[in-house]
Amino acid sequence: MSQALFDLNGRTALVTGSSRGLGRAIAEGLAKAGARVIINGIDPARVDATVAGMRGAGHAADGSAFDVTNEAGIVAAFAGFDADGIAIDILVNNAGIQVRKPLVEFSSVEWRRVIETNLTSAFVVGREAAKRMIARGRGKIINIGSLASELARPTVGPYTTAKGGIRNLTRSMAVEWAASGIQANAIGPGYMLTDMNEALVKNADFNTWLMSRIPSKRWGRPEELVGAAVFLASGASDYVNGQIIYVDGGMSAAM
Ligand code: GCO
Repeated sequence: MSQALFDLNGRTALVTGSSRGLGRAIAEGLAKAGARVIINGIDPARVDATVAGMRGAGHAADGSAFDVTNEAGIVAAFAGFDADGIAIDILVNNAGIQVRKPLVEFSSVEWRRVIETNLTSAFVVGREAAKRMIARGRGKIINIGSLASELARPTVGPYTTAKGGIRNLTRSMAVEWAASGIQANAIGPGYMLTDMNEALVKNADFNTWLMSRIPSKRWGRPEELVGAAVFLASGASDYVNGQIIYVDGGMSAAM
């Protein structure tokens, strides 16, 4: 098969929340496929350190530190891209947080913080990117959902709600922007070895339950999302729209 199908040379990708975790793994994978990547995070120092690491590995990388829950900051960041002649060809809406507690114990403030960070951010950043992609007649939007886009478990209600919203935001983006040459899709990671899940990885009882639920009988590694990300970022997916690809070891397929 022609590798050109998955070639990202000449493309610029913005990955939100990419100074660490899944976002960083995806950014590195897109860079290895040829993309110039823009690293985003809320902490400028951490963004700069990640950019330096990417450049040290020979990748084309720049940074843009902004808070994905701050609409004015997002609008300003895209105005900056415009001023610098940077066209965002690929947007990966990855930024997200997790808060675990019984649903009855969540305050509306805590609820809104998760929804704003994990869902509303994808809308606002996606809207700003899409305005420019529509004008150019092409673009790739990849929203990072979750196994929780499909299934729930106790103590992660706001996260699950937000990730379910990501699945239908993706469909809404797809049906509104496909005619403008934009493909909007999502990736649904399963249980991945990330800082966000450290407490779960260390919990023996949770691991016993989890391994009974995952057909692959192991945690996923962040770099195992790269294949789906490169596929959805490349010409190989030009007729794919509104889909979510679960990278979860088979967990969403199992009773
Ligand atoms: C949890 C985890 C999950 C994973 C992943 C599952 O507490 O259950 O944080 O939400 O992060 O999103 O697919």
